[in-house]
Amino acid sequence: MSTPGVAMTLDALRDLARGKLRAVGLAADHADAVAATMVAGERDGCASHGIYRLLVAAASVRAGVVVPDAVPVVSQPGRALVRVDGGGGFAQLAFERGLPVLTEAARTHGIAAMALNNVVHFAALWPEVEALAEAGLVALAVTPSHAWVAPAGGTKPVFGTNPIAFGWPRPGRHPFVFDFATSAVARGEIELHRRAGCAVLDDWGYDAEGQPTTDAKAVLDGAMRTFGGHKGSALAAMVELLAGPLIGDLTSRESLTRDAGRGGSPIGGELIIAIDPAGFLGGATAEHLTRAEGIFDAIEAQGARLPSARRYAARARSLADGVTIPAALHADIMAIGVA
Ligand code: NDP
Ligand code: PYC
Repeated sequence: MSTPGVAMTLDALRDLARGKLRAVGLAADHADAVAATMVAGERDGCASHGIYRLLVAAASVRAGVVVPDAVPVVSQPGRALVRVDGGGGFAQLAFERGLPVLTEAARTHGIAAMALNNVVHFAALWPEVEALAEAGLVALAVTPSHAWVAPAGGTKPVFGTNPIAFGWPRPGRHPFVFDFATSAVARGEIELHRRAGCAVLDDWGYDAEGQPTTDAKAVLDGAMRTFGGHKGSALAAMVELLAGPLIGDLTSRESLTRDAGRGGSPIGGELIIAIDPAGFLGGATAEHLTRAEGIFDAIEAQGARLPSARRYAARARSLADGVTIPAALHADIMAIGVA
């Protein structure tokens, strides 16, 4: 017999998330920013980066991996460059503080980049590129994680799960957004399979001996695989370089070393590039954004779906009906901060 879930409004879920984050010691401004991204994930049907992340974030705070009251410091090392030193805190507040400066710089110069440094990252990237695309900008965001993923042709971890997210503004519509790990799936997805006692696909990873396996825990203890073989492997390397050495921050291997067995979320940096279409196009911006719609029409006309279409549909349902949290997850969340 399946256990019923716990139905909640989004407001109640946000209050619960904030309360639990405060209970483990997170400062109020961080708790608000972190709760917002988790509730957005749950609202949009992104289970691996939704409210499940409360367990992950609380574990990072308890393990001392994250600075719970870090104060992000925003600077501009160049006219079109923004840097936010997150002070060892979660990335969400650092992003929130840098967002208006990045947006302004992109509008002024046509293109701008923001480095988040010294942050802890447990989240999806789509809320960030979506926020920029909602402001009319084209956005690209990347971040390394922990070295869990083997390069194509090898079986030992070098890369993180290294997501790439892209946002494109659509006049009068939700932005076009995609956001995916460069591993076959996000590690969070494998963690959810382990929690549910389910097998994973045999091309998601290797066990510690380098053999393909369908055992979720064996993959978590062994090595994950890149998506698309050598192509995902090259993209994962690109993410390491762009959001590691290029911005003076950690690679996924260095992040795992810094974690020192504490089991926290990845530590390091993120690179976000924002482009104002008007920079190249000036008065012709509207005309060319309309031409871009032809690409989306051609995809949907043949029955294929756009990335983000599933999320926006889930969002509409959640805004109307709230969400249902799996009972076991809800119980684990309720235990957070209880002595
Ligand atoms: P998925 O493979 O589930 O989905 C990735 C993207 O592909 C989404 O934009 C999704 O759109 C789209 N998509 C999925 N199926 C289709 C389809 N049939 N047609 C068109 N588009 C489709 O994601 P991953 O498991 O790779 O990653 C999940 C999340 O994990 C990401 O949000 C990522 O940021 C996060 N993550 C974060 C890390 C970090 O270090 N912070 C590390 C790794 C992952 P839709 O959402 O609408 O389904
Ligand atoms: O699911 O791979 C993942 C992940 C890493 C950091 C945040 N999510």
